Amino acid sequence: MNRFKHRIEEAATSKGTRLILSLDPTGIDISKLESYALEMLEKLSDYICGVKLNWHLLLPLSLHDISRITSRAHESGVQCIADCKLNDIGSTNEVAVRYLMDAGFDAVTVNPFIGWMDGVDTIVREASVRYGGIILLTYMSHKGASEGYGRITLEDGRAEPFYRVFAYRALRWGCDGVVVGATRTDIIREVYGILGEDIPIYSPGVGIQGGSIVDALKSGAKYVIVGRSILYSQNPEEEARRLVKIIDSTLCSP
Ligand code: BMP
Repeated sequence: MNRFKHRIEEAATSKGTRLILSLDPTGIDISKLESYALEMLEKLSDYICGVKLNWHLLLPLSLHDISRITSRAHESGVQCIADCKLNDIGSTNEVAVRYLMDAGFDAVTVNPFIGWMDGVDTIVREASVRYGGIILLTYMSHKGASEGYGRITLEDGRAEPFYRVFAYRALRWGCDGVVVGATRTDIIREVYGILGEDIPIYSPGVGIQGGSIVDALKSGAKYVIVGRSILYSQNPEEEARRLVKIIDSTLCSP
């Protein structure tokens, strides 16, 4: 089996879309969540190369229910990302990765602040035996991100912001992707300058959070993650189609 970064690239190329759906419903009765998720995948899978599940589904649903959702996504050639932002000691990370990947996830998001030894190392080890991908948070889209990812730290005697340190770590740790919020295109540009085409940038934070798909892509993002703008629209299919067109015309324009 190919690595996750190649699998999602193949999905994006063959389906002609770099849109990832953040399937994060709110305000839906727990008993209807699974059918809602399956229905959304039914409607939207032609427009997406990946689907990202967060606590909105992971907490209320069992991993059995989640497996049906990941299987449905795979039937349509959609890669599945567990957005748990793993953030614990090795033994706990190990269990979490095993459960998530056994439930059909292709990749997990990881918080780099836990560091390598007995932190990210266990996630990389556990995921790689299952051909799972690691997507490293590098700069988040919310305002408070500046208090962590934007802080200046000393790295090898040099003053560097954490996000720059994390971008270099993503290279060293062999990650499959990094997250940089679409709300900070200057940082997307800088991180792209470090990672180039080796490690793709995943960019959430467009629409409701204020970021722009066009600016994020032009700054170097490879995949755009969108949730509420699609899920809350009157016509999710039409909205997803509209976003794919924006992505296409941005990538085709010089
Ligand atoms: P929305 O398009 O509705 O704003 O959703 C964005 C999704 O991406 C949410 O699931 C959120 O948890 C996630 N996300 C984010 O918004 N910013 C980040 O920096 C990292 C994320 O995972």
